Amino acid sequence: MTNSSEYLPPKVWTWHTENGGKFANINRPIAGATHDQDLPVGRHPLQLYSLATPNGQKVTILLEELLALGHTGAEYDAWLIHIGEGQQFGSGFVSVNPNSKIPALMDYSGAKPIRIFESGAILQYLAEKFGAFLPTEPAARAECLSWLFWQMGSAPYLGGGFGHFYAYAPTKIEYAIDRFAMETKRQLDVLDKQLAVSEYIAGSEYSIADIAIWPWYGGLVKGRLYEAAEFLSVQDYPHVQRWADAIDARPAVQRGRMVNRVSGELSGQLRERHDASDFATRTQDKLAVASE
Ligand SMILES: N[C@@H](CCC(=O)N[C@@H](CS)C(=O)NCC(=O)O)C(=O)O
Repeated sequence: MTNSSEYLPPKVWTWHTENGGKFANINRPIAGATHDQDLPVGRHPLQLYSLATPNGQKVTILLEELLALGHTGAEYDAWLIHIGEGQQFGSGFVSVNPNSKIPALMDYSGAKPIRIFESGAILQYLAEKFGAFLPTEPAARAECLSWLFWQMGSAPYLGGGFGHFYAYAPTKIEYAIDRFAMETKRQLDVLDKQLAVSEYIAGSEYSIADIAIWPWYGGLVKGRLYEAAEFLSVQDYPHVQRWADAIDARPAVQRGRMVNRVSGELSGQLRERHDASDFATRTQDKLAVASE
């Protein structure tokens, strides 16, 4: 591997599988399935295939919020997709999401199964299906969807840009870290200015805009992403901090964060979720382990 300042791009890029970096083993320049693997299907109409990354958490948080509101039709099975092991390239997963990324959802409640991929599309689909967390009044709806799509366009600069070059790239490249740290801080300032005048992102009501933005930017200011809180001076965004804490305290958010989690404290991991009682079982496991 040469120093980035010495790299002279060749005339034609070619794929070096050993290019280093945290995700080098799963990154490929080609789409489609690498192997046959059916997806499991549980008993609920909604079948989620995911992992508790920020993009995955958005959907489990919304489902838990819908259930907390009494929408029993939002009961779901959440199956774990190990992206580090390449399960997103199994044929069953690719048929639900041709883009091979979690989260992906199947809805079997209607006459024909419906597949939904891209977390923003899933949030909008579920909010419309259950008539919750997305205002119907045109101006409020436009504001909510504007912030939802702001997240979809912005977070790749935070995750794929800043997070990748600050935490995962095999060499620290000042130019790349500088560029994406600047953009990430600009985005935090966008949110801080909005949250200075608005209780939630899109107004006075908690919505899918908050649910989309919180796992990324709330996680960042709470020091949960890339160990970058000090580097990015996250204390300089007090309104984002206030909002992040308020959402963090919601029981449905705490449950949603646990689903399909495979890292961190064991007590915070519910690898698969098939029933609301699974959370209680997890707590009992935790108590049993503690008393051993
Ligand atoms: N825009 C997509 C992004 C999804 C995404 O990037 N998922 C990552 C995990 S956070 C993934 O599945 N990566 C596996 C891969 O790239 O092979 C969404 O919001 O759903």
